[in-house]
Amino acid sequence: LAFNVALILLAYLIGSVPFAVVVSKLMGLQDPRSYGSKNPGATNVLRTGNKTAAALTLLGDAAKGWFAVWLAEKLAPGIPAGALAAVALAAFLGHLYPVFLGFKGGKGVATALGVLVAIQPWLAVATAATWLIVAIFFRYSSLASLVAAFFAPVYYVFGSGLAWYAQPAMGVALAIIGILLFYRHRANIVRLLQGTESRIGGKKK
Ligand code: NKO
Repeated sequence: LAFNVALILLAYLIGSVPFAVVVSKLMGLQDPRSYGSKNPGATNVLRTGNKTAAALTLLGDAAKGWFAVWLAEKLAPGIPAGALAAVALAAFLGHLYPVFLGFKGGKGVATALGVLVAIQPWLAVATAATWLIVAIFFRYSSLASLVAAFFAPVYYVFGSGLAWYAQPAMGVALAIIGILLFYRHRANIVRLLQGTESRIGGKKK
């Protein structure tokens, strides 16, 4: 049990690494918490116009979600489903409430994607495809994230009947992640309803 608690804490610490801030600093860009949506995430970094920085942010924030879950499975083979679900949730919460940024983190979209890659790659593919389709049609990153956040737990449950076996604990963790994604996008939801949300590719202010 103590070992599983340590893995959960480790996942939280891994999830806490804020790639938007780290990449921006390394590339000499402004801190993403100072412009646009003020969110330390790939979408906001893209508002600088630097696509490489945005891509690296997306890659880093997703990789840490994947890595936290992968590491737990590696260090504790046969880890109980409930503990692994807690690890997944902890990595996500690390991104939202990072100890390294005074607990003011991002929205968790990329990190949730990384977690999905570790849980079931096809689930991640289906969810990312959902994000992409909405993003291409509507050009709103936030709307794409909200639709993907709704469908990911649905895909998990339905996919289990088709191809893989869903763990109830992991299903609950994904539902919580989906709800927290909506909560973290509440300002975006208001802007979407008011018609003032900025579109993908829009520049920072
Ligand atoms: O600055 O408030 P903003 O406009 O930046 O940003 C809103 C945006 C914040 O998220 C990001 C990360 C962008 C990642 C894009 C690719 C993600 C594709 C997969 C979605 C996975 C959803 C997982 C749900 C799990 C339950 O939203």
